[in-house]
Amino acid sequence: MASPIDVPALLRRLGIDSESTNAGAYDGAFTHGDGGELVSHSPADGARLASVAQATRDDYERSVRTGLETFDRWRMLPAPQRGEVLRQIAEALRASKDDLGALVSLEMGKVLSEGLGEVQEMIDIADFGVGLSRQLYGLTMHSERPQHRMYEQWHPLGTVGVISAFNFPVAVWAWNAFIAMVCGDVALWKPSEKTPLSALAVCHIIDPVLERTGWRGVLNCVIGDVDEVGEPMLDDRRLPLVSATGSCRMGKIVGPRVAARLGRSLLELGGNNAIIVLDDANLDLALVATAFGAVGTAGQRCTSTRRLLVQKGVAAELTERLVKSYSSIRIGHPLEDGVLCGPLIDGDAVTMFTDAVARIRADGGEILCGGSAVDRPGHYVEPTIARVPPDFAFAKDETFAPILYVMEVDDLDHAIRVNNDVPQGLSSAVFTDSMRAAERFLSHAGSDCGIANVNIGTSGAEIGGAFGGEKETGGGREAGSDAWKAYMRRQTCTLNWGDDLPLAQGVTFDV
Ligand code: UN1
Repeated sequence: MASPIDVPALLRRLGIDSESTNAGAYDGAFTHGDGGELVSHSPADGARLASVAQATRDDYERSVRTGLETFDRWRMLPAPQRGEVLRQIAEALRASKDDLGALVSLEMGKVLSEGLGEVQEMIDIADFGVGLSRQLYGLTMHSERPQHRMYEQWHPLGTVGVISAFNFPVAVWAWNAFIAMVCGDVALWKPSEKTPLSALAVCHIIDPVLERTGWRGVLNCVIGDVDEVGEPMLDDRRLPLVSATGSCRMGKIVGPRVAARLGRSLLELGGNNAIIVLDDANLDLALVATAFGAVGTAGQRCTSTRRLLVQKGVAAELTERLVKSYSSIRIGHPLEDGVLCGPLIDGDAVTMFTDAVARIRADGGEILCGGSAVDRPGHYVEPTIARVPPDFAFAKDETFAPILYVMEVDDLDHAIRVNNDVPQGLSSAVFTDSMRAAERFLSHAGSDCGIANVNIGTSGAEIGGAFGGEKETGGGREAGSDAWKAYMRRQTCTLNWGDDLPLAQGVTFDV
């Protein structure tokens, strides 16, 4: 099927030429790397979109140097003035929202409303960062010594490496890069090789702003493979912080490698998110939240709902209504009106899905609907519901696809135990009208996840909160709240304005 829009024209408006190879590195100038041609195909129909000349280690090296030189000046610019540059970037994103949203849909496969939502998430975090640029507060303490003042202040770190995943090809970079730049850092982005054009389009959107404000070199991007770009980032002492989004498997490589040089990493990895539905829940709400959480982005969010833990009294009714609602979900081209489920990212993802379904069947799970790949160009699969017992071992693995496990639970305590009995700890939710049940779910004895919601699903978090999770999700926090502190170094300062030198803890040292 032909794409519903004029793709070459869309790409052209975003600075990308569909006929020739595009630059794969941006560090204030767009550079063609020697790392070979990387062709981007749309998962929606397999059509070739455009290609980039991949960056090499040399391009990486040049970008790091550009960043370091720029950092020396950027860190001395007052934070509110850094916020002003970000404000202008937010304006540029607003102007390009429709085009960038469409490209994200086309290249990643999420439906248009989610593609636009992703760009909105960039705008939101930019606006948040503008406000933050007048905050970045440090505490003042009371010194135990007379005529002393003690306080803490926050300094920028330097160059922050940002490794982003295909599923949020632009927004998660923005969470990191925009907060980092307001903090006085510069950022070096390694986008997913599966979504290079979305990243390149972002560079074309921000470049005029960086040019006219004189701040090219603050936000840099190298599109290259793991050997040429990813690996060097991990071992590079000039990158005090590496923020990485992706699978738990990837995080288990990144974390120890960065730690080996005592660098910092900020990891946002896999989830295995559950919605608990209690007998007293509003099932209309639970139904929509579960369907959006499990089928939205074709199950390729780290916050996607993977498990539905439903109490006995409503299990049959909710499962039946859910299966029925799945039958009305339109699968198709992500830019087509009315489509709710687009394709998976590539053929490997489809194989992962079909392997997972086979495994569920082999282990005794019951497929209630879906279960097959869809026979059409592109990488489509059917949203799938599998009924399994609460201790189903395979459900502890994250399959990045629209597979929802329905598990029947006895009561809230049982549900909380099952919720927590997985290696990952990103997002969780309970649906209940009982204040006591909600509070118990949110208590120290409740959900062990970084995100815990009541009468709201597991996905679709706002940027104002800190985003991330525990256990194998990696422990990092990005986006709002005080997540900015991860991008700065804390300095404790004690200042003596008296004539004596009293020592702390009453120690004397008379010379
Ligand atoms: C991700 O899948 O890596 O909460 C990020 C959400 C989105 C972000 C997801 N705001 O679903």
